Amino acid sequence: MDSTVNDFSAYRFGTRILDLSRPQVMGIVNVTPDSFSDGGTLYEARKLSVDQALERARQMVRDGATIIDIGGESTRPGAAVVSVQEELDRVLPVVERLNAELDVVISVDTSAPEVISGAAGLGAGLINDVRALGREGALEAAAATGLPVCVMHMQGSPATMQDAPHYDDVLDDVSYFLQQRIRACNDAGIASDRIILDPGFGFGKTVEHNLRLLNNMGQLHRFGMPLLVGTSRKSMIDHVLHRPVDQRLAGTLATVAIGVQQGGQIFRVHDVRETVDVVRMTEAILNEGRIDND
Ligand code: 7PJ
Repeated sequence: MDSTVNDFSAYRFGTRILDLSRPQVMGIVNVTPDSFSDGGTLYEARKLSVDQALERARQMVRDGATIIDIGGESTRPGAAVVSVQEELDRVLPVVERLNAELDVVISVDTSAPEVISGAAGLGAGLINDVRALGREGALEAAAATGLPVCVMHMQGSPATMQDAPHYDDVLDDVSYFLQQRIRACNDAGIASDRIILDPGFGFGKTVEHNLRLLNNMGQLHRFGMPLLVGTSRKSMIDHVLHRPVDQRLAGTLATVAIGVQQGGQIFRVHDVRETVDVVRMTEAILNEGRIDND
């Protein structure tokens, strides 16, 4: 297998192209009433406000986000199960509006084939699935869009994944899982140059598993694919710092700095402005200033 990082300088997300040879920041816009850190904030009188979702995304783009990730299903342990129709109703209007009004890659955080197809038809540029396209019909739906996909590792399912995570070796096990999913994607017609990998921080992992994965994440580059890092405000930070979810920014930024050092390409975060600063500063250090930051 290729042991080098490929040239990702013109990575295509549908109609938009990003330079993944530099780290990019993905802003999270949750259109759920119950996500763990920002759930419900885009709701007015229990009804999703597309205007507010647009405003949130617009500010993230001003702050330097080049991708906006829209999610309509909370995967936090114990979260309510949403029907496909509910997810479609939450996600599609926001995808359509953001695509019309913002020059940004729109990512859709979903496992449902119907949402994958619907969002792609309305201008989404990336399919981001925490279940690694494991649901029935998801691989085929994603393949048909022609878009890149992000496949993430998870042990177990959201309801039970934090009960007793166990690995022989977390790096080997995550790596093996991703390799299997790459093969499944390839077999379904998704070429390797359309696959982004994610170790799945917090998805069926103890704090030690998460820290070991982050500190060695660069090893996953042996697949020759971009890596996505999703650590924002997650409980691994609480386990180290003992901070509630609204006080995990500094902890998150430390994970981003190490993620940049490990060669991560996409950073999925709630706090875009601060993350962009840390990404640029870390890049400047790693390159000893030989990089244009305008
Ligand atoms: C992730 C995600 C992640 C990718 C969520 C949360 C839970 N997608 N969706 N990676 N996490 N690719 O934001 O805490 O880590 S939802």
